[in-house]
Amino acid sequence: MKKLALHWQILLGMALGVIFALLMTNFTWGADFIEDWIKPFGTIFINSLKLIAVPLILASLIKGVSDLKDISQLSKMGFRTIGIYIITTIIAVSIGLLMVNLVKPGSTITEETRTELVESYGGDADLTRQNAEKQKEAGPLQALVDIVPSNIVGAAGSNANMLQVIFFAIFFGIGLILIPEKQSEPVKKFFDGFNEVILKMIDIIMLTAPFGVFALLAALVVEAPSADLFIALGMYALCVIGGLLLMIVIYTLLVWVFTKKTPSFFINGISPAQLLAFSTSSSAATLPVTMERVEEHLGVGKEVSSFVLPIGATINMDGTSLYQAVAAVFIAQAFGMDLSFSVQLGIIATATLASIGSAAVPGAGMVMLVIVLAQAGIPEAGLALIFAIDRPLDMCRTTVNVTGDASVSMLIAKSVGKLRDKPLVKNWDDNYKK
Ligand code: DAS
Repeated sequence: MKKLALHWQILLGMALGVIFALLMTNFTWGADFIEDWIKPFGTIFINSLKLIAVPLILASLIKGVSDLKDISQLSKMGFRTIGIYIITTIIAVSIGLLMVNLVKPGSTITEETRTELVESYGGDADLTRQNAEKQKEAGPLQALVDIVPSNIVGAAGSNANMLQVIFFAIFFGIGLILIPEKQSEPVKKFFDGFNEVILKMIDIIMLTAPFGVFALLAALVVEAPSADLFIALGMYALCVIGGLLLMIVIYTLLVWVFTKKTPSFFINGISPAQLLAFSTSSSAATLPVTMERVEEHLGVGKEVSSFVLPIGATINMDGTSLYQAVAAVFIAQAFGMDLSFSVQLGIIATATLASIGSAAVPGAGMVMLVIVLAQAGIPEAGLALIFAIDRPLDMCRTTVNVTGDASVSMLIAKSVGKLRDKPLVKNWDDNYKK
């Protein structure tokens, strides 16, 4: 049988996980069997994603920064591109925080389900609350102080200081740009290779995803039969998707206002790339189609698209950062933590930085979520809670990531006078030609 595309494999894994668990609950020993013999594979899958977080950040960020050739290349287009990318990401994270604080999807979980969740994932409910109290006592600039590591090995070792790894990676990349080309060449080559290896490791981890999801979903169904959890997960998913749809509207309006291209022109021009992003859950895999659509159907000059889109696929993941903000606060709510304003500000910084460092491959958003949770003192055990429905959300957020890159490339092209009035290829929308 033709190999099923990865996301269909995962959706199948999810469905089989639920069916298997529901069947097993008919036997008295069913729940214990899943607990002892199935759930560990879900934990292994989540741990393998957490394992890859630090090397992934080091590899993709050092490569991304050092690819900028030299500091002067951060030219008008470069600063403008990165500047707009960061602004749209901050807007996305803020929308995510707004939605999750208004809807409060995690608060519908009852106290006993909460305690059960923490204990069943090996967490300690009281410790989680103490952790949250500690966060509250910290000073206003603690989040900033925590970014600079006192030693990189310790920071890299513990998930708790991921921002320090990101700080080190960007710092290292800048150092790499500043040394003479002759000396930096071999180092850049090493990190290019290192980056490829890490991406291959993610591919391998994602091959086990259907089994990991099967185990996680089976465990989820058996461990938390409470309806309140499923309602909470449903509201969480609606929060994410609502925020993502709002981002699509914002991009379309930005293009309309600043480039005078109509929403129907923009959406029809970019929709094939959006569909590919939805089905592959990978911005990197979609990049060639995004470039073709932006150049030939949306009128962006090649000198702009070939610079703005590859950078966008690497560092601009607005959908991912919105999802991370919602997921982090949802998990905190599910574990009974109410995050202080300064911790939520920290989430804006972490999710923005983390989405810059995440690779454009399926599941990268989940890997980066570890950073956001660790930095905000939110129990990572919550990952297993939301991973089961992560795949459909990954498809949606990748679609937004690609749409964001395309819209920014049109804004940049317009600002440097490289946006054609007529697309190269006859657009399907005949009225446009008039
Ligand atoms: N799938 C990632 C991408 O390719 C996004 C994510 O995992 O959040 O953009």
